[in-house]
Amino acid sequence: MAKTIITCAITGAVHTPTMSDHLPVHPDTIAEQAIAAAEAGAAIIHLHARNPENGAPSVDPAHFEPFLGRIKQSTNAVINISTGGNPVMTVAERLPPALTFSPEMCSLNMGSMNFALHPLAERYDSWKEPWEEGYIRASEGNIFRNTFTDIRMIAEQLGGGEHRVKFEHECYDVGHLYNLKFCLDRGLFHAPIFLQFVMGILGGISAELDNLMFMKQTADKLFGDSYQWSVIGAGAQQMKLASVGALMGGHVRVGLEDSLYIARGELATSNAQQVAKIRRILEEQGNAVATPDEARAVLGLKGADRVAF
Ligand code: KMH
Ligand code: ZN
Repeated sequence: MAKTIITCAITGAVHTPTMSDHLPVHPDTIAEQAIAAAEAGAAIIHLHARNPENGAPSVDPAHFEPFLGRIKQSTNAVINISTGGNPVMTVAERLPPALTFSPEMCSLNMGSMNFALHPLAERYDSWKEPWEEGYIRASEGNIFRNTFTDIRMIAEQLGGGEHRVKFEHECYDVGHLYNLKFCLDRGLFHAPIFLQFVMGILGGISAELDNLMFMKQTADKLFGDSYQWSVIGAGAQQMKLASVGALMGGHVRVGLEDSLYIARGELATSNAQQVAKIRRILEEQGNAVATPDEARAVLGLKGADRVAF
């Protein structure tokens, strides 16, 4: 069986400092947790940045620079920079980190959608930082905008030419697979494409096994055997969807961006703890874990010597 690539998403833009003391929001802790996650078995590290003053999601390249260099020096992991920013930013606002640092991989969100976090606000009586409660509650009205124009712009600016970034195509629902097929047929992307089934976000498809089967069947119908895929079970279904996805031939993504927990009601103490857990599960069930260079070969990446950091 082909080896399983573990991606670890270190901090994201969904969770806030109140929700877990273990969520890294400072460049030093982002670097330390990313390095530990790579040592635990993650071949790909998916990164957002935070404003170190208050932990708010940031797309300022200056907030990425300190941890990108440290992670590259200390690991061989593939660096994947988000173009998702946070769900209220425009695409033009979200692109500077990827354009500045030209990583081997970037996320690319494959459709516009509701992206709602507001039910999380009910769990907290007080907040560490003044921005957090408004950010979470206002998401009831969010539209995470990723139109065909936006997708084309990202493909044109980052996919070819000097950058040659490989995309992690974030597909939050079945329709997003059709959006990707449309773009692929117009030559915006090159095989092998890498799909990330994002399941469990309020606004997208729920994290249930029959939905995973349907996403996979639809991707098979649309892309034949010329694609690689991975799955995120956002929230409580993280480990279950990852283990089943790997049995179905997929790759997996874990990390505190997607779930703050290591078991029911128990916060994860680090990203590496989640990577170690999924690695144990994968190896017990017969899935060998891919190294970063094996991931580079499978995904057709340009190589760590072609990045700008
Ligand atoms: N936060 C995840 C649900 C991105 O960075 O472009 C999806 C994500 C989006 O990782
Ligand atoms: Zn992300």
